Order: sequence, then structure tokens, then C-alpha cells
Amino acid sequence: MNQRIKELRSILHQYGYEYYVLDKPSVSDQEYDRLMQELQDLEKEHPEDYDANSPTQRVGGKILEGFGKVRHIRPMYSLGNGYNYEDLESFVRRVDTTVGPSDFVLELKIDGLAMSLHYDDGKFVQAVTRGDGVIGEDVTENIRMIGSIPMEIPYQETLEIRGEIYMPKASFEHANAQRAKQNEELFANPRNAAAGTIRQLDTKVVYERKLDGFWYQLAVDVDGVTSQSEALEFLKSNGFKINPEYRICSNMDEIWSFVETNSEKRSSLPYEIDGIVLKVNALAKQNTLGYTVKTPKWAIAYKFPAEEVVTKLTDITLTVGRTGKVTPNAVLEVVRVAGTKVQAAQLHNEDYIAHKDIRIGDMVVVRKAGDIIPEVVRPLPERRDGSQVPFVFPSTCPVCHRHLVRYEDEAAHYCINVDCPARVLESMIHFASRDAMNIDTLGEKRIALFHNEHILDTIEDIYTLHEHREHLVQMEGFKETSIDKLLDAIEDSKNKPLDDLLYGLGIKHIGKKAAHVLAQHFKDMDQLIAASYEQLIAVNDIGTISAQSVMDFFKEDSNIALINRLKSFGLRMNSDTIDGIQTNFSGKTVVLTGSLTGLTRSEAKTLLEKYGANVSGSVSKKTDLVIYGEEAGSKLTKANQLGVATMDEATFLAEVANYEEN
Ligand code: 3B8
Repeated sequence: MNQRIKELRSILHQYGYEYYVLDKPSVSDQEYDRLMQELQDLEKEHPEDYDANSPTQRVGGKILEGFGKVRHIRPMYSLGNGYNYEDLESFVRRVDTTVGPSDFVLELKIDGLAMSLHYDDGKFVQAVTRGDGVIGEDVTENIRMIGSIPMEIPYQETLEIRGEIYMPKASFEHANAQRAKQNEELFANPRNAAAGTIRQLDTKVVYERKLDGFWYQLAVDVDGVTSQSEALEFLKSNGFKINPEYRICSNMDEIWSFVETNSEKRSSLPYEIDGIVLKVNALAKQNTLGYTVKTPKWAIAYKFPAEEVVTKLTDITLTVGRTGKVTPNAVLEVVRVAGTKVQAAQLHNEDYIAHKDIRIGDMVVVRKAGDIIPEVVRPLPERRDGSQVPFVFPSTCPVCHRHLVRYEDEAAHYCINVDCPARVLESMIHFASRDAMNIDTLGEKRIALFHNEHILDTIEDIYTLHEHREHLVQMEGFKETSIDKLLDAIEDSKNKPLDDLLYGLGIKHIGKKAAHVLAQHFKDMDQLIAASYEQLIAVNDIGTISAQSVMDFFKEDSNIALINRLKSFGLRMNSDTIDGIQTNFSGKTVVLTGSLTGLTRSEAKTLLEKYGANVSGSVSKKTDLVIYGEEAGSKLTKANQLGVATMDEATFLAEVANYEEN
């Protein structure tokens, strides 16, 4: 390795650290640019010294093909919420009763995107979004564009850390000013801007947007780190940017005073925060407290009160969901709240409207907290002028006009016509949605459009859509390539495991978790259909209500007919993971590249995951294996440069065929 290259990289890493992390540059911009230029020139002369982590690689220029999915080694939980003094007090009390009186670390809650960073041998190798907590997206190349994130750290063991990527207020203003000039739609708030930026395929854009990050968590055990405050100091000493505002508190008085001080400081900070995070300091105590399904029991997020605004409620409309539930929505005069434009809000049900005496034409208080759908908090009766009219819940469905039913013990009205076009439409939208069959090119708008054209009347029609290709390409606004992409995505979805299919069918009370549990337990659709009520409730996490709902669903002939049709279209009807089998792919991080001929990318990915691999989108030192098809390009080259093992498609297929037989 060229010594000057090595030296320049190390100098430039140091200068970058001083500039981005410490905010104390020790050299002028000109000097920095001069050294960078020298390094760029030398790297051009010495391509054999290529390093993805070189300072020259951090200014963008790469165009990405997409983002691979990565399974987190430890799930990435999100925090439970508290909204007031009492919520925090009961959290503290619960901790005290379980593990005794404790110290807490309080941190600002950065309003950004949770992110996980991986380092091996002191080098940055991968960045993954939270995703659904189990599987996230590989956004390594984009994260490299963030100047404050170290590419090299002193700590040499495998390290995974977590933190928050955010867009500083100044970068946000700058980005929006830029967009206004170009007549582009403005970002609603810094958080959305950061989220949009992280999913950019053009790394140059990411570089220019000037994101930043704060790091607050270790996802691996580190010798000598026994508390959250030590974890923060460990991160700091390894060159990571930590939020300096944290504090250790040992009682409610200290905790609440920190909350109050920082609520006031909020508007003067250069980045957005939406609350305060409380964490039990001692890691041993954190371990004892453990986790619920979704959240750690050793931490809680205090959320600042949601912003409230006043606007006029001009009308109340009804929507019919896929279960037939009819919900009233407020139509509002457009108003800005919590950074976004709001023109509709939830009204929940008939009783909610009646109890609050919300009338059409009222001035109302509207609230929006973070990503939550806005809601009408209360009317302002003192601002009535006599023109307001009370709302009478209609007796018929706004879509199919059949009579609505309100069951005795429920607040909701239902359209009980299973053929109601609104219900059918919503079922299709649910079926294709991200958490179900994930046909991402078949969204709400297209489904509605195809539905109007009578080429999509029920779920099973999704799989005969290809027969209407001629019709589709003639429709306005559709290019041939986008139709083919859609048809490919539909074809790929046939391979989705039983979990996703079950969830997609929209069985009442069967959410993602229950669908997963059922799929894991029964393994294939026929076994599940054949299951008795007793067998269903015997499954962990399946209660009487879910069990009955599954029984009811399969009792319907039309549902069985739908499943049989889907089966005849070739949909996979079983669950995918094969427990306990050791294969050549178990635990390996695999990257697919080039065009595969024997199977689709998605099929290959499903197979790899089935045999225990993590499929990632980009090649790094952490990659264990690159499987390549025809015309493989830069990823294969990079694998060879890094000395990562490679395998051609034919060998891969032979290996898999071997496992499939057993
Ligand atoms: C555990 C600890 C989630 C979080 C966490 O500034 C966990 O700590 C988490 F499961 O989401 N937005 C923070 C922030 C977020 C989290 C956290 N600490 N400071 C934040």
C-alpha cells in the first residue's frame, strides 16, 4: 500500500472528525481541499489501494440500484411512550420494584430515523435502518456520506451500535429553499426530509443534504462497559458523535426538572427533538428488566405534548374498511400542524362525535402527534353562529347503500355486505400492502384504477392481471416497462411465505404476529385449515377470539374457494424457515448480483433466507458470499478485490437442489 495514501487518509479522517464531530476544525478549508485533491490523484494512480472507507469515497457519485434487506442480529426495538409526570413516575416505580432503587440516564429524544452501524476490525462495514425491527434496509453507501460518522475507529472487535440519523434544522431550511427554487414539493419536516434522503439512490444528493447522527446504544457487549453512561463515553472516545445534553438522575424531582428544562430549550436547539428518553443506567439491571414484544422494559420515551391548532370542520364523511367497519372522518379547512398540512382527521365513531358534541361547521381543536393520524380534540362551542348542524349517523352504507349494523357491545357501525365494493377494494389494498404480500408497485391508486376498469374485482384477479396486459399498456399514464415491472412483482409475490399470505387474507383479529405464529406452528395452509378450535388455542399466543375467528374464516366456502384459486395460480402455501438445519448458507451474509437465469432475484432471496442466509444489497468486507449471474458488474469486481468468496448461479442452484431434496 502506498504510504502517502495511507498517511493522507489518516490525516483527512482526523480533520473530518475535528470538523464534523468536534465542530473545531484545525485547518482551513483550502488546506483540507488541497490534501483531498492529492489523495484523489494518488488513488487514481494506485487503483489497487481502493478502499470504500477512504475520505475520497465520502462525497457521493455512486448511483445505487436499491437497498438490500438485512436481518438484525438482535431485534431493533422501539421505545414505549409516556406523556406526563405520572407515566414517568409509574415507570420509575416499576423499575424500583423489580431491580431496586436505580439511577437513570436521561437523553434528548432526537426526532430522526433509528439506524444501526456495524464495524469490523475498526472499520465501518454496514449501516441498516430499523425497518420493522427484525429486518431493515442496507443503506451503507448513503450513510458513508455523513461526515460525522467515523469510517475507522480505535476499537478493533466486532461492534454494532445504534443511534439516530437526523437532518439539522439548518440543512432542512437549505434543502427546502433549494426545492422551492426548483418548484419541487417541500419536505414537511426535518424527519421526513431525513427519511427521504436516506432512501435516495444518488449518493451525491445524500452528500449535499448534510445529514448528521447521534449515537446512543451498544448492540454488543463491550468489555468494561457496565452502564449506559459508560456506553456513551465509550462511543465518544471512539470518535462517535453523542448528544452532550445527557444527564444521570436518581429521583423523580431530578427527572422532571430535566424534562422541564429541555422542553424550554427545545426551540433553540439546532436539531429537532420530540421528547426525553429515560434509561436505567446499569446494564445488568437492563438485562434483568428485559423486553416486552415491542419495547424494552428498562427505558421509556417521554413525548412532548402534541401541537394543537384550531380550524373549521366543514363536513363529516364516512369510509368503509375491509372488515366493513364504517368510520367517520372530519373534513377540515387546510391547516398546518406539527410541520404537515392537515385536511382530514379521525372522529372514531358515532359516540365520540355525540359525547364531544362535534357539529358540522364547528371551529375545532385538532391535534397531531408525530406520525399519528390527526384527531379532532374538541369543538369550540363559543364560536358557533347558529349555522352549525349536529351530525346524524347515516343508516345506510355510503358505498353499497345497504343498511348499516351497530352491534350492542360495539361503538362502530358495520356494512355487513361482504360484496360491498368498498370492502372488496380495501381487502385488495391490504392484500398487496407492504406487510402482507408486498406488491409495492400495486398501491392504492392503481388498485382503485384497475377496479374501475373491471380488471380487478377480487383478490384472485391480481393473479390474472397479466392476461390483461394489452388493456393495461393502453391505459393512460402507463408505460410498458412499468406494467411489466408490476406483473413481475405480482409473479414474485407468489413466493411469499404463509405468514404474509395469512396476514394478507385479512382474517379478523389475525395481525402480523398471530399470522406468523400460526404459520410457524402449522407450516402449511392445509394443516391450518384442518386445525380444530382446540388445536388452535393450544398454540402459544393464540387466544379464544383469534381461534374462533380463524374457524369462522375457513367455514366460509367462498374463502376456501379463494384459497384454492390462489393455490392453482402457484402461490406458495407454506412457511419458510427451516429450523435447525445447517447449510452452506447458514448465518452467512450473501449478496446477489448480475442477472439470474434459472430463477428470479426474489426467488433466490427467498431460498437463501430459507437456508439461513442474510441477503444484503451491497458488498463489503462483511459479505461472506457473492452469488453472481450473467453480466455481473461492479459488485463482483469488488468482491474479488476484497477477497470475498463467490459462487456462480449454476453452483448455487445445484447446492439448493441438494437441500430441497432432503
Ligand atoms: C432501546 C433504547 C430503543 C431506543 C433506545 O434520541 C430501544 O434508546 C431508541 F429499544 O429508539 N430518538 C435515544 C433515542 C431513541 C432510542 C434510544 N435513545 N436517545 C432518540
